[in-house]
Amino acid sequence: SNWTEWKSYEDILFHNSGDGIARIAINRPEKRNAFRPKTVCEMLDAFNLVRNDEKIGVVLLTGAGPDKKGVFSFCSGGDQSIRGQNGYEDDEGTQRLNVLELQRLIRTLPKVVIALVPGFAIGGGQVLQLVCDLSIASENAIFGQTGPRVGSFDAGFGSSYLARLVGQRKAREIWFLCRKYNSKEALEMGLVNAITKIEELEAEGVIWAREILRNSPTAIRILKASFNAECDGIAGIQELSGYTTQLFYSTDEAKEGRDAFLEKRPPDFSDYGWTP
Ligand code: 2NE
Repeated sequence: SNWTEWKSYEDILFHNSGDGIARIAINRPEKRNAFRPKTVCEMLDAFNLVRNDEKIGVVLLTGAGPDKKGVFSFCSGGDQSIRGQNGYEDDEGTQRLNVLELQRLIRTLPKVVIALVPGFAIGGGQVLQLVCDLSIASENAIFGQTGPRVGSFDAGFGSSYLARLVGQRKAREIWFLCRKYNSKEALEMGLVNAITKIEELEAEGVIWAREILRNSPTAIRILKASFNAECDGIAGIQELSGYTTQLFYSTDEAKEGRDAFLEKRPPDFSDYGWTP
Protein backbone atom coordinates (compact mmCIF):
# COMPACT_ATOMS: atom_id res chain seq x y z
CA SER A 1 0.00 0.00 0.00
CA ASN A 2 0.96 3.62 -0.59
CA TRP A 3 0.83 4.81 3.03
CA THR A 4 0.74 8.52 3.78
CA GLU A 5 0.91 9.92 7.31
CA TRP A 6 -2.57 10.94 8.49
CA LYS A 7 -1.58 12.74 11.68
CA SER A 8 1.63 12.97 13.66
CA TYR A 9 1.71 11.76 17.29
CA GLU A 10 4.35 11.01 19.91
CA ASP A 11 3.54 7.40 20.83
CA ILE A 12 1.78 6.04 17.73
CA LEU A 13 2.12 6.05 13.95
CA PHE A 14 -1.05 6.75 11.96
CA HIS A 15 -1.27 6.19 8.21
CA ASN A 16 -3.88 6.13 5.46
CA SER A 17 -3.57 3.86 2.41
CA GLY A 18 -5.68 6.19 0.29
CA ASP A 19 -7.91 3.27 -0.71
CA GLY A 20 -9.95 2.53 2.41
CA ILE A 21 -7.41 1.25 4.93
CA ALA A 22 -6.02 3.01 8.01
CA ARG A 23 -2.98 1.77 9.92
CA ILE A 24 -2.38 2.52 13.59
CA ALA A 25 0.89 1.32 15.13
CA ILE A 26 1.95 1.65 18.76
CA ASN A 27 5.45 3.10 18.55
CA ARG A 28 7.33 2.43 21.78
CA PRO A 29 9.38 -0.57 20.63
CA GLU A 30 12.03 -0.18 23.37
CA LYS A 31 9.27 -0.86 25.91
CA ARG A 32 7.80 -3.75 23.91
CA ASN A 33 5.11 -1.21 22.89
CA ALA A 34 3.72 -0.89 26.43
CA PHE A 35 1.05 1.80 26.54
CA ARG A 36 0.89 4.82 28.82
CA PRO A 37 -2.23 7.08 29.08
CA LYS A 38 -0.83 9.31 26.30
CA THR A 39 -0.45 6.30 23.98
CA VAL A 40 -4.07 5.38 24.61
CA CYS A 41 -5.30 9.01 24.20
CA GLU A 42 -3.55 9.15 20.84
CA MET A 43 -5.12 5.85 19.75
CA LEU A 44 -8.55 7.12 20.85
CA ASP A 45 -7.99 10.25 18.75
CA ALA A 46 -6.84 8.25 15.71
CA PHE A 47 -9.71 5.75 15.97
CA ASN A 48 -12.18 8.66 16.23
CA LEU A 49 -10.73 10.20 13.06
CA VAL A 50 -11.12 6.80 11.38
CA ARG A 51 -14.67 6.49 12.68
CA ASN A 52 -15.68 9.76 11.07
CA ASP A 53 -14.06 9.07 7.71
CA GLU A 54 -16.57 7.42 5.38
CA LYS A 55 -13.82 6.26 3.02
CA ILE A 56 -12.17 4.01 5.62
CA GLY A 57 -13.58 0.49 6.00
CA VAL A 58 -10.72 -1.40 7.64
CA VAL A 59 -8.15 -0.50 10.31
CA LEU A 60 -4.91 -2.41 10.78
CA LEU A 61 -3.77 -2.18 14.42
CA THR A 62 -0.16 -3.19 14.96
CA GLY A 63 3.07 -2.51 16.83
CA ALA A 64 6.02 -0.67 15.30
CA GLY A 65 9.41 -2.28 15.45
CA PRO A 66 11.83 -3.84 15.81
CA ASP A 67 13.63 -2.38 18.85
CA LYS A 68 17.42 -1.91 18.86
CA LYS A 69 17.89 -5.63 19.64
CA GLY A 70 15.69 -6.69 16.71
CA VAL A 71 12.70 -7.69 18.87
CA PHE A 72 9.19 -7.14 17.49
CA SER A 73 6.14 -6.48 19.67
CA PHE A 74 2.45 -5.84 19.24
CA CYS A 75 1.99 -4.50 22.78
CA SER A 76 3.10 -5.54 26.28
CA GLY A 77 0.16 -3.93 28.09
CA GLY A 78 0.16 -1.09 30.59
CA ASP A 79 3.51 0.65 31.20
CA GLN A 80 4.38 -0.69 34.64
CA SER A 81 6.94 2.07 35.29
CA ILE A 82 4.15 4.66 35.63
CA ARG A 83 1.59 2.48 37.35
CA GLY A 84 0.27 4.21 40.46
CA GLN A 85 -2.43 3.76 43.09
CA ASN A 86 -5.42 4.10 40.76
CA GLY A 87 -4.18 3.39 37.28
CA TYR A 88 -1.43 4.62 34.99
CA GLU A 89 -0.19 8.16 35.59
CA ASP A 90 -0.36 10.71 32.78
CA ASP A 91 1.85 13.82 32.39
CA GLU A 92 -0.50 15.86 34.61
CA GLY A 93 -0.33 13.28 37.39
CA THR A 94 -3.84 11.91 36.80
CA GLN A 95 -4.21 8.14 37.17
CA ARG A 96 -6.05 6.53 34.27
CA LEU A 97 -7.20 3.17 32.95
CA ASN A 98 -8.26 4.64 29.62
CA VAL A 99 -7.38 1.49 27.67
CA LEU A 100 -10.87 0.29 28.64
CA GLU A 101 -12.34 3.18 26.57
CA LEU A 102 -10.14 2.09 23.68
CA GLN A 103 -11.39 -1.51 23.94
CA ARG A 104 -14.99 -0.27 23.70
CA LEU A 105 -14.19 2.05 20.79
CA ILE A 106 -12.57 -0.78 18.81
CA ARG A 107 -15.57 -3.02 19.44
CA THR A 108 -18.17 -0.43 18.53
CA LEU A 109 -16.27 1.02 15.56
CA PRO A 110 -18.56 0.38 12.56
CA LYS A 111 -15.61 -0.82 10.51
CA VAL A 112 -13.41 -3.91 10.65
CA VAL A 113 -10.34 -3.77 12.91
CA ILE A 114 -7.62 -6.31 12.12
CA ALA A 115 -4.81 -6.86 14.64
CA LEU A 116 -1.45 -7.58 13.03
CA VAL A 117 0.67 -9.16 15.77
CA PRO A 118 4.39 -9.05 14.87
CA GLY A 119 5.69 -10.29 18.25
CA PHE A 120 4.73 -9.97 21.91
CA ALA A 121 1.04 -9.52 22.73
CA ILE A 122 1.12 -9.66 26.52
CA GLY A 123 -1.21 -8.46 29.31
CA GLY A 124 -3.35 -5.52 28.23
CA GLY A 125 -1.68 -5.90 24.81
CA GLN A 126 -3.10 -9.40 24.42
CA VAL A 127 -6.52 -8.00 25.33
CA LEU A 128 -6.17 -5.31 22.64
CA GLN A 129 -5.54 -7.93 19.95
CA LEU A 130 -8.42 -9.95 21.43
CA VAL A 131 -10.99 -7.17 21.03
CA CYS A 132 -10.08 -6.61 17.37
CA ASP A 133 -12.45 -8.27 14.88
CA LEU A 134 -9.74 -10.36 13.26
CA SER A 135 -6.13 -11.11 14.12
CA ILE A 136 -3.17 -12.20 12.04
CA ALA A 137 0.04 -13.18 13.83
CA SER A 138 3.60 -13.60 12.62
CA GLU A 139 5.27 -16.98 13.23
CA ASN A 140 7.32 -15.55 16.12
CA ALA A 141 4.37 -13.97 17.95
CA ILE A 142 3.95 -14.67 21.68
CA PHE A 143 0.68 -14.34 23.58
CA GLY A 144 -0.12 -14.36 27.27
CA GLN A 145 -1.54 -12.71 30.36
CA THR A 146 0.62 -11.66 33.30
CA GLY A 147 -1.91 -9.94 35.58
CA PRO A 148 -1.86 -12.37 38.50
CA ARG A 149 1.97 -12.22 38.39
CA VAL A 150 2.31 -8.42 38.28
CA GLY A 151 -0.71 -7.61 40.45
CA SER A 152 -3.35 -6.77 37.87
CA PHE A 153 -6.20 -8.30 35.90
CA ASP A 154 -8.73 -7.54 33.17
CA ALA A 155 -11.96 -9.14 34.29
CA GLY A 156 -13.94 -7.57 31.41
CA PHE A 157 -13.34 -8.45 27.77
CA GLY A 158 -9.95 -9.76 28.89
CA SER A 159 -11.55 -12.72 30.64
CA SER A 160 -15.19 -13.08 29.55
CA TYR A 161 -14.61 -12.46 25.87
CA LEU A 162 -11.39 -14.51 25.97
CA ALA A 163 -13.48 -17.41 27.27
CA ARG A 164 -15.94 -16.96 24.38
CA LEU A 165 -13.03 -17.32 21.94
CA VAL A 166 -10.96 -20.09 23.49
CA GLY A 167 -13.40 -21.74 25.92
CA GLN A 168 -13.63 -21.57 29.70
CA ARG A 169 -10.95 -24.20 30.42
CA LYS A 170 -8.28 -22.57 28.24
CA ALA A 171 -9.18 -19.04 29.40
CA ARG A 172 -8.77 -20.05 33.04
CA GLU A 173 -5.44 -21.73 32.23
CA ILE A 174 -4.21 -18.58 30.45
CA TRP A 175 -5.03 -16.31 33.41
CA PHE A 176 -4.29 -18.63 36.35
CA LEU A 177 -0.91 -19.91 35.13
CA CYS A 178 0.33 -16.83 33.21
CA ARG A 179 2.11 -18.98 30.62
CA LYS A 180 3.22 -17.79 27.21
CA TYR A 181 1.79 -19.29 24.01
CA ASN A 182 3.28 -19.26 20.51
CA SER A 183 1.36 -18.33 17.39
CA LYS A 184 0.64 -21.96 16.45
CA GLU A 185 -0.96 -22.52 19.87
CA ALA A 186 -2.84 -19.24 19.51
CA LEU A 187 -4.22 -20.37 16.14
CA GLU A 188 -5.22 -23.78 17.51
CA MET A 189 -7.14 -22.25 20.42
CA GLY A 190 -8.95 -19.71 18.20
CA LEU A 191 -7.12 -16.64 19.47
CA VAL A 192 -5.96 -15.62 15.96
CA ASN A 193 -7.23 -16.19 12.42
CA ALA A 194 -3.98 -16.88 10.60
CA ILE A 195 -0.18 -16.98 10.81
CA THR A 196 2.28 -15.47 8.32
CA LYS A 197 5.99 -14.88 8.00
CA ILE A 198 6.84 -11.60 9.71
CA GLU A 199 8.00 -10.02 6.44
CA GLU A 200 4.57 -10.74 4.97
CA LEU A 201 2.43 -9.68 7.94
CA GLU A 202 1.43 -6.25 6.70
CA ALA A 203 0.91 -7.39 3.11
CA GLU A 204 -1.32 -10.21 4.36
CA GLY A 205 -3.30 -7.69 6.43
CA VAL A 206 -3.77 -5.55 3.32
CA ILE A 207 -4.97 -8.60 1.33
CA TRP A 208 -7.58 -9.38 4.00
CA ALA A 209 -8.57 -5.69 4.16
CA ARG A 210 -9.02 -5.45 0.38
CA GLU A 211 -11.21 -8.58 0.37
CA ILE A 212 -13.40 -7.02 3.06
CA LEU A 213 -13.53 -3.67 1.25
CA ARG A 214 -15.05 -5.34 -1.83
CA ASN A 215 -18.12 -6.25 0.26
CA SER A 216 -21.16 -4.26 1.36
CA PRO A 217 -20.29 -1.73 4.12
CA THR A 218 -23.80 -1.91 5.59
CA ALA A 219 -23.83 -5.71 5.69
CA ILE A 220 -20.44 -5.81 7.42
CA ARG A 221 -21.38 -3.05 9.88
CA ILE A 222 -24.58 -4.81 10.93
CA LEU A 223 -22.85 -8.19 11.13
CA LYS A 224 -20.18 -6.71 13.41
CA ALA A 225 -22.92 -5.23 15.62
CA SER A 226 -24.73 -8.57 15.71
CA PHE A 227 -21.57 -10.45 16.74
CA ASN A 228 -21.12 -7.84 19.49
CA ALA A 229 -24.78 -7.94 20.56
CA GLU A 230 -24.53 -11.59 21.48
CA CYS A 231 -21.87 -10.74 24.12
CA ASP A 232 -22.45 -7.10 25.04
CA GLY A 233 -25.88 -7.12 26.69
CA ILE A 234 -28.17 -4.12 26.21
CA ALA A 235 -25.24 -1.97 24.98
CA GLY A 236 -24.73 -4.56 22.23
CA ILE A 237 -28.41 -4.61 21.34
CA GLN A 238 -28.43 -0.79 21.29
CA GLU A 239 -25.60 -0.78 18.73
CA LEU A 240 -27.38 -3.30 16.49
CA SER A 241 -30.80 -1.66 16.85
CA GLY A 242 -29.35 1.79 16.13
CA TYR A 243 -28.30 0.58 12.70
CA THR A 244 -31.81 -0.74 12.00
CA THR A 245 -33.17 2.71 12.98
CA GLN A 246 -30.82 4.30 10.46
CA LEU A 247 -32.01 1.90 7.74
CA PHE A 248 -35.66 2.48 8.70
CA TYR A 249 -35.21 6.25 8.28
CA SER A 250 -34.55 5.66 4.57
CA THR A 251 -38.02 4.11 4.00
CA ASP A 252 -41.19 5.94 2.86
CA GLU A 253 -43.02 4.42 5.83
CA ALA A 254 -40.71 6.12 8.35
CA LYS A 255 -40.69 9.36 6.32
CA GLU A 256 -44.52 9.43 6.49
CA GLY A 257 -44.31 9.50 10.30
CA ARG A 258 -41.82 12.38 10.24
CA ASP A 259 -43.74 14.35 7.57
CA ALA A 260 -47.09 13.93 9.38
CA PHE A 261 -45.54 15.34 12.55
CA LEU A 262 -44.02 18.32 10.73
CA GLU A 263 -47.30 18.94 8.82
CA LYS A 264 -49.32 18.67 12.08
CA ARG A 265 -51.64 15.92 10.73
CA PRO A 266 -52.27 12.29 11.77
CA PRO A 267 -49.86 9.84 10.08
CA ASP A 268 -51.27 7.64 7.30
CA PHE A 269 -49.49 4.29 7.28
CA SER A 270 -52.21 2.59 5.19
CA ASP A 271 -49.85 2.09 2.22
CA TYR A 272 -47.57 -0.14 4.32
CA GLY A 273 -48.50 -3.73 5.08
CA TRP A 274 -47.61 -6.03 7.98
CA THR A 275 -44.97 -7.91 6.00
CA PRO A 276 -44.95 -11.66 6.74
C1 2NE B 1 6.79 -8.63 26.93
C2 2NE B 1 7.91 -9.40 27.62
C3 2NE B 1 7.48 -10.87 27.81
C4 2NE B 1 9.15 -9.33 26.73
O1 2NE B 1 10.24 -9.94 27.37
P1 2NE B 1 11.74 -9.62 26.89
O2 2NE B 1 12.65 -10.42 27.76
O3 2NE B 1 11.85 -9.77 25.42
O4 2NE B 1 11.97 -8.05 27.14
P2 2NE B 1 12.25 -7.27 28.50
O5 2NE B 1 13.71 -7.19 28.74
O6 2NE B 1 11.41 -7.79 29.60
O7 2NE B 1 11.68 -5.84 28.11
C5 2NE B 1 12.42 -4.93 27.31
C6 2NE B 1 12.25 -3.56 27.92
O8 2NE B 1 10.87 -3.22 27.84
C7 2NE B 1 10.38 -2.91 29.12
C8 2NE B 1 11.28 -3.71 30.06
O9 2NE B 1 11.21 -3.18 31.35
C9 2NE B 1 12.62 -3.55 29.40
O10 2NE B 1 13.12 -2.28 29.72
P3 2NE B 1 14.72 -2.05 29.98
O11 2NE B 1 15.10 -3.02 31.05
O12 2NE B 1 15.35 -2.34 28.65
O13 2NE B 1 14.81 -0.62 30.37
N1 2NE B 1 8.99 -3.35 29.22
C10 2NE B 1 8.42 -4.44 28.68
N2 2NE B 1 7.14 -4.52 29.00
C11 2NE B 1 6.86 -3.44 29.75
C12 2NE B 1 5.70 -2.95 30.37
N3 2NE B 1 4.52 -3.59 30.27
N4 2NE B 1 5.79 -1.80 31.09
C13 2NE B 1 6.96 -1.14 31.18
N5 2NE B 1 8.09 -1.55 30.60
C14 2NE B 1 8.05 -2.69 29.89
C15 2NE B 1 8.26 -8.77 28.99
O14 2NE B 1 8.82 -7.52 28.78
C16 2NE B 1 7.10 -8.63 29.92
O15 2NE B 1 6.66 -9.59 30.53
N6 2NE B 1 6.60 -7.39 30.05
C17 2NE B 1 5.59 -7.04 31.02
C18 2NE B 1 4.22 -7.52 30.62
C19 2NE B 1 3.19 -7.10 31.65
O16 2NE B 1 3.18 -7.59 32.75
N7 2NE B 1 2.32 -6.14 31.29
C20 2NE B 1 1.37 -5.53 32.17
C21 2NE B 1 0.15 -6.43 32.39
S1 2NE B 1 -1.15 -5.61 33.26
C22 2NE B 1 -1.95 -4.74 31.99
O17 2NE B 1 -1.44 -4.60 30.93
C23 2NE B 1 -3.28 -4.16 32.22
C24 2NE B 1 -4.24 -4.81 32.94
O18 2NE B 1 -3.99 -5.98 33.47
C25 2NE B 1 -5.49 -4.24 33.18
C26 2NE B 1 -5.79 -3.02 32.61
C27 2NE B 1 -4.82 -2.37 31.87
C28 2NE B 1 -3.59 -2.93 31.65
